[in-house]
Order: sequence, then structure tokens, then C-alpha cells
Amino acid sequence: MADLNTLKGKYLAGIAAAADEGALEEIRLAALGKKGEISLMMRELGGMAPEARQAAGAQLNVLKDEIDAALRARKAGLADAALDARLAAEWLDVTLPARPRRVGTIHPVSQVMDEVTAIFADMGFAVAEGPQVESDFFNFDALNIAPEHPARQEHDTFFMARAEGDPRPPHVLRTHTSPVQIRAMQAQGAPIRVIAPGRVYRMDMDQTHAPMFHQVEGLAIGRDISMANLKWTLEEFCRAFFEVANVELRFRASHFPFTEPSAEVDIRCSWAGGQLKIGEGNDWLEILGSGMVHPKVLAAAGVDPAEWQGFAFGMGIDRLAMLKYGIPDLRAFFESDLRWLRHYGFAAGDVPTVHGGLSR
Ligand code: 2NL
Repeated sequence: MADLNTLKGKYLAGIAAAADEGALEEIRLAALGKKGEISLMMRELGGMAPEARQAAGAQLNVLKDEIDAALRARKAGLADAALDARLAAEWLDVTLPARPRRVGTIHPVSQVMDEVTAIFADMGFAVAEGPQVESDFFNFDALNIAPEHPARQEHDTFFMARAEGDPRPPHVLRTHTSPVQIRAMQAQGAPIRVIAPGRVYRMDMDQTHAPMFHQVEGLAIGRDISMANLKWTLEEFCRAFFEVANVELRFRASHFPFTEPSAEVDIRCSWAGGQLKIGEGNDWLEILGSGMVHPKVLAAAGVDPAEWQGFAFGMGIDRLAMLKYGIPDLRAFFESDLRWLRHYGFAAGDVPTVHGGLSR
């Protein structure tokens, strides 16, 4: 029988030198496999004399256990080393701040809507909404826009289809959000303070006009609300919206069927160097239309004009967004160009508030 110490030395050296699990398995098969060296020697015990068999058997069993233990220890050592290597290679500092990755952006029109809403909410105005397909009555009649009034053509209204022979006037895509305020007055009565932001539609399409655009109208009705309250409200709005301490407004006499008197409002600005600065310079920029709500409009909305009066105003959101954020072309607003949206869009988490800042 081969010298067991030589065998032991050979296998333990092999095990110590094995570089991976595959090499260990080869050694196990060579020693302890069915046809392994130790297993064959065990089989030879059968032909031995009883005393010799007992001594050799015990020695072989010891050797077998030693090799087995060495295999297990080396296997565990290799696994530990592999884990250590992975831990060293794949470490990650989970305390590092996350890299912010924006998923989509807030469109400048939505941003300005949110800003305007936040400013007027701060002054006690509720937000009202209404249908975009509106009846002839709410879009025109209730607003003192008579059937033959030129505004009905000027507006270039989108009319909905009617069944042939239906004598009723067709519904329209609302040309302003005023009908929302008529509905709010009908539902709530006076006193009332609401703004109505939303989409409006007019048949118009060029560099500065789109067939769908956005408007915010505002309405404040009370027992003694005057033009003075209108002026303060609009000044306060402009200060907050344009984020400048000083604004100067100019009221120009104008005409709307739904207000009397009516005024268009300009804001002092400078275009020096092609850049708009609000509150300084010698230019004037028209930003909105306004006036005292016409008594006929109050009456059409179920509010007694002998008891109640108030102001209303309307402004275009898209143009305000272009002015405030330096956006040159209106048509890009509705093209859904991702590069444009990433450039002009706002982070979704930055909700505008009057106290926390409107835009960053
Ligand atoms: C403009 C002018 C204006 C109004 C809208 C209004 C609403 C009701 C009653 C009376 Cl319910 N008026 N809205 C008043 C004056 C002007 O808009 O240039 N908008 C872009």
C-alpha cells in the first residue's frame, strides 16, 4: 500500500493550491470519487488479513476525513475570498445624495396658470371651472354680446354642428372664460370672488395667435366694489407675478360689451437691449382688459344690479408666459418638442406659492 503520509501531503498541497471550486472538485474525484485513489485502496481492504485490515482501515478513514475537511475548508475560503473581491469591487456609498433626474417638466403655460392662481388665491379668489363647449347664451347673450354685435364675428368663433332643422343656435367652443364666471354667479350669487383659468378658442392662427389659447378672468362682486379696488388688485397681482417691487399701471379707456366703464391696462416697462424689464423705462406693455361688470351681465347671471356691483378682468396666459420667461414664438407652445420642453419647462416639485416664491 502506498505511503499514506505521501498521499496526504500530495492531496493537501493540491487542495491548498486549488484556485477555484472546479479544481477542488477534480481533487475530490481523484481522491474520494468512486474510482478515486483512496476509495480504491478502501476496496483493497477486503483482501487483507483481519488485523492488517483493521489498522489500515482506520488509517485510511482518518486520511479520508482529513482530505474531506481540507476540501471543505478550502471551499469556504475560496467563497469568502470571492465575496471579499465582490464587496471591494462593487461597493456603493448609499449616503451620497441622489442625482436628480427629471421625469417630464411643467409646461410654461401650466407654470404661469399655477402662478396666477396662487397670487389670486392669496387675495381670496376661488378658482372656478366650466365646460369648453358652451351654449350660445353663456358665451355671448349673458355677456351682453347681442346676436348682431360685431364681437361675434370678430371673435371668429368655432361653432358646433347641429342636427339639420334644429332651430336652436349652435353651441360654440368658448371664446373666453367669462361664461364660467356667469355660471359661478348663477350658482353662488353675490358676494363672490372667483378667477376662471382655462382654454379658450378663436379661429386665428399666425405668429402671435393660436386657435386654442389660455386665459384667466377674474371677478369680484360686492356691495361697494369700485375701480379703485380693481386698480389695487391688478397692481398687487403685477408686483407678485413679475416679481418686482415697483410696478406702474396705466388705465386706458376702452370698450367691452360686458363692462362699463372699461379699461385696457398697460404696465411700464423697458425693452433696452432687447430685454424686457418691468417697472422701469418709458415703454408701455398692454397686459389685460378690465372694467366694472355691466348691469345687464349681473342681471343675466341672476345678481341684482341695484344691490351689487364689481369689477372683472381678463388676460392671456400664453402671452404672459412669453413675456415673463422670454419665449419668442407662440407656436412652439403646442408642438410638444421635447428639447423645447426641457429648455423652457419647470421642475414638477417647484409648486409656485406667493410666500415661497413663484418661479426659480
Ligand atoms: C381681454 C379682456 C376682459 C372681462 C374680460 C368679464 C367677465 C364677466 C363679466 C364682465 Cl362674467 N367681464 N370679463 C372683462 C373685461 C375684460 O377681457 O382682453 N382679455 C384677454
